[in-house]
Amino acid sequence: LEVEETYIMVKPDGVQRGLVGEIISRFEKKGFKLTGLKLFQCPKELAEEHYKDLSAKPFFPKLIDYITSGPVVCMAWEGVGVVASARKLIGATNPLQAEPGTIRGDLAVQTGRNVVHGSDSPENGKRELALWFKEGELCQWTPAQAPWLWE
Ligand code: DAT
Ligand code: MG
Repeated sequence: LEVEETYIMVKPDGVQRGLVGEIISRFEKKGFKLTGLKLFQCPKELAEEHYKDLSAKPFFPKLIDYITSGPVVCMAWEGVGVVASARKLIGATNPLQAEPGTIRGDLAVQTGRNVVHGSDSPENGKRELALWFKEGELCQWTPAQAPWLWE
């Protein structure tokens, strides 16, 4: 397994419901490294580019309205195997099918209000981070807990 980067985003419902701290905490406690963080009002064009693979789906217009309906919290997380691990922490797309213990399994009930996004591959992690963050917005640093996470 290699060091990867993933784009994680608290969607507008997560911000409105006061779940930002809870969601950040899940990744923080797991032991991944936060390398970028901002509250951001997403323009329509960016939402459409982010979800371009879904542009033919019937739910696409509603998805874009939802993602642009209020601020989101954009995050970059780094770690060995972080892409797949973050998807596990997030849980299934439909929160009713997401396992208890996952973010969606614990905190959401509907696909159209599933509180959080996570990149589905290392390639998409890179693609999405380049879309949502500007040069200079990501930080490289060494957590003090590094020797307690990795032997
Ligand atoms: P995920 O967010 O788990 O990666 P996805 O990439 O397939 O899921 O879809 C992106 C988002 O689009 C998803 O979080 C919620 C919405 N969505 C997906 N399938 C949907 C459906 N059948 N009806 C309504 N919204 C849907
Ligand atoms: Mg996806």
